[in-house]
Parts: sequence; structure tokens; C-alpha cells
Amino acid sequence: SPSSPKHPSTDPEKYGVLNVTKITEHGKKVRKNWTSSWTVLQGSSLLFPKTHGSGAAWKFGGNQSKLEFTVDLKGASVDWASKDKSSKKNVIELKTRNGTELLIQSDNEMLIHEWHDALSQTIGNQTVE
Ligand code: I3S
Repeated sequence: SPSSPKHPSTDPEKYGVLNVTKITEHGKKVRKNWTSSWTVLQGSSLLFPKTHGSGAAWKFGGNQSKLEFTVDLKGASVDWASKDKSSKKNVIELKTRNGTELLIQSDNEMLIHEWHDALSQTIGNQTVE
């Protein structure tokens, strides 16, 4: 039908610019490096595409962006970060099954709540094998 999406399996659920840092990698603490990054929620993955210039996130998958890193949300957990994790407000803590911990932040409270809801929903909908 004319109203159905052209690429239902590849259209992102959500995308936008968020502040992101890893705090743990493979269970080991790593130094924080807060970066403003395009963030794409697509299926059960959270993608941080490396874009060439601004505003290219919707071309993700095409030649306008190069994959920077992907977080597998299967078996991950999401929660609001406790105060000891960051002095910033509106911080989401995301823990993956392979021992990566990320902090995701925005000063925009409404936006960060939308991301919290979207991530929780994605993770909640997972079937862990
Ligand atoms: O958890 P930390 O170590 O207090 O995190 C802060 C540091 O990473 C700091 O960088 P350097 O210590 O490398 O200069 C950052 O500038 C801060 O943003 C980090 O803390 P917040 O509370 O913003 O997550």
C-alpha cells in the first residue's frame, strides 16, 4: 500500500544526537571520554555511526556514514545512572551482556526520557536465548 514504509526492517526506531561515553569495556573500567554522537536505535542494536559532516544519520548504511560502533541490546540492561557514575543530570546507564557499560546523556529531559523508554522497551521485548 502507498502508506507502508519502504524499508520496514531497516528503518531506525529512533535517532538523534546524544552525549555518550563508555565506562567499562569487557568488564574492565575505561577512562571516560564524553562525545556528542549520532545515536541510532535499530532493531535490537544501538548504533553510533561515524558521520561525515552533520545530519547524515538517516543515510546510515549508505556511503555517507561509516560504522563507528554497535551495541547489541540482546541481554542488556538499562537504568538511570546513580549519582556516583556521573555528575551530569539525565544519565542513562546501559550494560551489555559482554560487559560493556555506556553512559548516555542529554540536557534535554524530554528527549532523554524518550530514549530511556525506547531502550527499555527494546530490551524488555528481547527474547534472551
Ligand atoms: O567519573 P569521573 O572520572 O569523575 O569523570 C569525569 C572525567 O572523565 C572528566 O575528565 P578528566 O578527568 O579526564 O579530565 C570529564 O571531563 C568529566 O566530564 C567526567 O565526569 P562526569 O561527571 O561529567 O561524567
